Amino acid sequence: MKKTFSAIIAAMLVSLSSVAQDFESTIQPILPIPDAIRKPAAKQGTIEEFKYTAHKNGKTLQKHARVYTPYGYNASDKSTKYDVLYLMHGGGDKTTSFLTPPQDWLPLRQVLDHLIADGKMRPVIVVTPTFYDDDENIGANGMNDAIAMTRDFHTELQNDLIPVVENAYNTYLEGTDSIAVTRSRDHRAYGGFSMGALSTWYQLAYGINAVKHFIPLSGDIWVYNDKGEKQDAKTAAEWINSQVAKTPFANSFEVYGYTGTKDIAGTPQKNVIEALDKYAPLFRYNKPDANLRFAMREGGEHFYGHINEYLYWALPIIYSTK
Ligand code: FER
Repeated sequence: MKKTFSAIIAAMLVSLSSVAQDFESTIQPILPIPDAIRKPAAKQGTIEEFKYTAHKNGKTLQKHARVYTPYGYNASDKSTKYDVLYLMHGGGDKTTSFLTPPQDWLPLRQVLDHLIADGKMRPVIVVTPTFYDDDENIGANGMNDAIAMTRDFHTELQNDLIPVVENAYNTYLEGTDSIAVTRSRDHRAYGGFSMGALSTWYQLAYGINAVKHFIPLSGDIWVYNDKGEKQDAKTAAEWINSQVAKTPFANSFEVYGYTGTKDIAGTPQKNVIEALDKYAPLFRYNKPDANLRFAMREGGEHFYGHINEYLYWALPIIYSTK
């Protein structure tokens, strides 16, 4: 996370963080992960670089994503199909932020390798793209660009990335058009960290037809009025509820939200979840038939090392082996 991004965001959030909420009692804590996860697994998946062509604002771009295939993945075994999880990086970061071993923090690949080897989650394919034009030109983009890019990424996901990457690997996608993408949406998850969490909320608002499972990690929903002023959590919740309500998928989506108590996004995301709790029946938090889950790690910071811990708890729920 670039310092400049954090400073701008901190200033934007100060005015909103004073909204006190009596919500602690309903929030699930995130437990510490087992120590074994902090060491490489014996059976490891493979991380590859994947090239594709994207169309953005009238431009044609050559872009890269990273793809994790689980241990035992066999490209020629077309009958074994895999769900696909897309994970988007934060502001100032890149395609390698989630998927580059070894790292200074708990590597996501290690979390995936262990969960799969231990039978705690089904093997899945993980794709880490970028909302920027590509990894090289991040510095050229300011905060407003990043907001627009996270908002618009759902178009590139549906038209350019899913059809190419999911036909290159053994997935449930059959075809290349938007109808095929929608038919296979149950087998697709999209999540992200920070500005990637923002892109996750925008994916829910604009691209629910392509994705069923949403994993916003340390990020709230940014909605603006006509003057360009960021609106409060209640307005943001009302907006996303109305976006979802007008689609045929309003009763078919799941949200898995996670953050930390020391995270810059902690209070903003908590406020959004509480506000969404008022929008039953579409958003059902902490109810027997919940489709909205939220947990906070005590002391959790705005940091991939903690974010990857949250995925240790989230992924076995989505990709249950029971
Ligand atoms: C948030 C807090 C911080 C959030 C994003 C950020 C989308 C981004 C910070 C950065 O890029 O430095 O609630 O929600």
